[in-house]
Amino acid sequence: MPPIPVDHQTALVSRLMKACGGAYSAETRRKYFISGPQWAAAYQGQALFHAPTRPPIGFEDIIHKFAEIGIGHWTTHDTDVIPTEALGTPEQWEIVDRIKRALNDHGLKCSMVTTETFFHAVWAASPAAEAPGVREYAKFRVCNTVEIGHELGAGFTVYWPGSLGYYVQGAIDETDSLRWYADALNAACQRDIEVAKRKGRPALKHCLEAKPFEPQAEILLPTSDAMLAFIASGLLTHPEMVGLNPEYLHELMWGAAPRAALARALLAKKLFHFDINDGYRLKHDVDIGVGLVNPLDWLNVLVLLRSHHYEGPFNLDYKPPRTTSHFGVFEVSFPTSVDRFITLWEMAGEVSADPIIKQATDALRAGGPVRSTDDAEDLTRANRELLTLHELIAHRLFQILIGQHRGRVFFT
Ligand code: XLS
Ligand code: MG
Ligand code: MG
Repeated sequence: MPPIPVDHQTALVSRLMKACGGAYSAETRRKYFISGPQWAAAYQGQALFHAPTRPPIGFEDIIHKFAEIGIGHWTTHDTDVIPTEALGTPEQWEIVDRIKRALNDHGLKCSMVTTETFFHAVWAASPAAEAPGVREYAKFRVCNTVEIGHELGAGFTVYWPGSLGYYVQGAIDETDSLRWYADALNAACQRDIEVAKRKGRPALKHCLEAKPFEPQAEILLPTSDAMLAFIASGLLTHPEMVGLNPEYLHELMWGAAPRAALARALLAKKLFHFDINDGYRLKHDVDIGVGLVNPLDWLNVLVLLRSHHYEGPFNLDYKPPRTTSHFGVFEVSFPTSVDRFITLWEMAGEVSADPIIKQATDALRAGGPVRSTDDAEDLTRANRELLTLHELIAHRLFQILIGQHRGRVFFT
């Protein structure tokens, strides 16, 4: 193939996107509680060893593009849209008004707002720093986010503590830091109760998000399970208002089975919100689009969530790769992420309705005839052949994933 002229390249991308087929309409996409983060769309490709590869883009354009794609909800950090120095000032409320207008004009809703407690130098010693002034500032920031959330009509607020941890050992007392961090959450819940009452709105759902590594060397609340323990620790004045926003990759990063982590959150009735993406075990936070690395695991995650009637949002917290252009972010990256999610969600429905999986599961639950439950040998013999069904179910899930259950065949 000869070199492709630069001014022909976007047309080529669009033609191949069409040729891929399998795209859902914007109307279908809007039926799902899928949210698009401001920061994901605005991510310019920068990192410690990476210069940006894309130009900046503001919320007006992003909201417009999300509307075209059919992403019905928008989420943001406070400082994604409001400069740090304008937080809490009249300028903040002017920006919030502009956001409201953009959302209204394009028929989107703001579902979640979150506080940035990791980027600015003020958080160098974490939002629960020793210096009382920094901790007061952290309270101001989370309370201010609660106010913005109510103003934008959000139902959720998320806390990824970010820099709650340390680089060097022994300089902080972890129990003090956790108490101080709880103080900020307590202030946010208290403010929420007041604002909700004043505005006649339901209170927000406050969701903690764990990440095992980054941006500190050691993290005080590294996993969703650690956060469940923190919620139940007695430090929170309103534990009933606080739940989890697990992120798929953050659980995978520490080596967990994300589906098991989600199951534990479901059992605790704390699965409020879910950040969806993909990546690799024991690596950094690569935030790849949902289903591109672990589609089989993703299918199984969605089977669990469908069968337990999870109704919260699916927040597309991924990062369009640096190789994807500014044009590609909205032509390829966002629509394909949404579509892979919907396809996997539909497949999860097929798994739940599949007669083979159903019969195999029923048979496993019935077990074999047992003479005595005290007799290990007898119990083993009674179930020996049935247990082969575990692998048969796994094979069937693979068939569903690649469409063989619908007659897709491969010829040699
Ligand atoms: C970072 C987190 C972040 C949160 C919101 O790793 O995923 O994007 O979701 O602060
Ligand atoms: Mg996240
Ligand atoms: Mg991540």
